[in-house]
Amino acid sequence: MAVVADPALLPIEHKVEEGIPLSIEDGLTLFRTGDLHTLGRLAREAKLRKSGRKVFYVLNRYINSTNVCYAGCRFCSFAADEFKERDRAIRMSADEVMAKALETGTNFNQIHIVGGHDPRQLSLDYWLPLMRRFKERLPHVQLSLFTAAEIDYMARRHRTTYPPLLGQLREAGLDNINGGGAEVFAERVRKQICPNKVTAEQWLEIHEEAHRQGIASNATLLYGTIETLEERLDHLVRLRESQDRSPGYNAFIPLAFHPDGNELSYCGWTTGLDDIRMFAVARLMLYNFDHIKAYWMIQGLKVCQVALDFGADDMDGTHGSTDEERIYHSAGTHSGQYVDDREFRRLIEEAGYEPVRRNSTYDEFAFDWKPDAEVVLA
Ligand code: V47
Repeated sequence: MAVVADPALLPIEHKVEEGIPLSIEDGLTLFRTGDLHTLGRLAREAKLRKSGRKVFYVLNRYINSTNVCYAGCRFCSFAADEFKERDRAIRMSADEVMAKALETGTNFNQIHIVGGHDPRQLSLDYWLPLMRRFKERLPHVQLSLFTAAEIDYMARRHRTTYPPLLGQLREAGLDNINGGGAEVFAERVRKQICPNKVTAEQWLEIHEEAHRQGIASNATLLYGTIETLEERLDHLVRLRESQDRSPGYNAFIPLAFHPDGNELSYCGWTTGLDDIRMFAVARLMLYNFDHIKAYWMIQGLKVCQVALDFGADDMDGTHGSTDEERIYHSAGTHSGQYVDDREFRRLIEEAGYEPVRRNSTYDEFAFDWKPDAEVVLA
């Protein structure tokens, strides 16, 4: 029988085994326990029930197509004012984005694009034809585009509502909405760190409507700024309720705050222990999410490998370029830009798990899968 050093974890273990949703109180006990080993075991057992020994990765291409943004989020080091920061502002033409996707070759399964609230680029005239071009040239590659914040911005720009906008994006090939823009749902925090963008209610509405239309999505939490543990847990409970109302979230990704070059620098870096606890608590609170992603770009490969024993079952993607990711690189990440899929398999196998190649919606592929010859010749 497993040793449980903290008796407060026993009733929580019982609830987890019975499939009873954990409360915010339970979450606080988990965050505060000194018994890290039991916390890890509970999260690992929950992960094994969800995905067995599988740990996922994706061969993908990551692009930040624009960093022009006027939302003014205080945690952000990525956004640029196109007039005041001409040397930092990046706005790729549709041809440039297409060329970047094509230079990846054909043997990949996802294009992941996030940008800013760019009044020129964030329009249907730009995106619908580009998405159709992606699908024509690379039909096997899933499109994981935008965050709900960008979709809300686009809806306001086009003076439309979410359902018809999402319908147009789905028809043009949108497979998955990225999990960003959620930040922390608590009003107190939003008002202070991101007062000018999508509200918590709108974020949830966009994801729930997307799910109803057959578009999958991810969810995130930005942790390590001014939020309390209760506010982190309130966020997780709201996501859990949203998944019950309108299922379609695949992965939850905890986003550790990066402090370089932004207004919240005084909050500092998260610690390894906080990161590990965050993965485990998320796995245990979000009983109705299939996947918890330890994204190497964010917590770093080493912490992410350890997170596999604390409930995480996904390491995200290869990224496939030398200079593409800018959100975390402008905020001080120590991670590089590219991880070879052999490295994912080595790290996952060393941790005692089975590496599985996936796409955005978690269809599984052999590690040496290749697209049909016609695609290669197209
Ligand atoms: O919403 C910005 C975050 C998000 C910082 O779906 C920061 O698989 C930490 O959408 N420190 C956008 N975080 C990124 C995003 C994403 C990321 C990873 C995986 C997925 C997915 C989607 O980046 C923003 C914000 O929460 N962010 N600046 C910062 N300084």
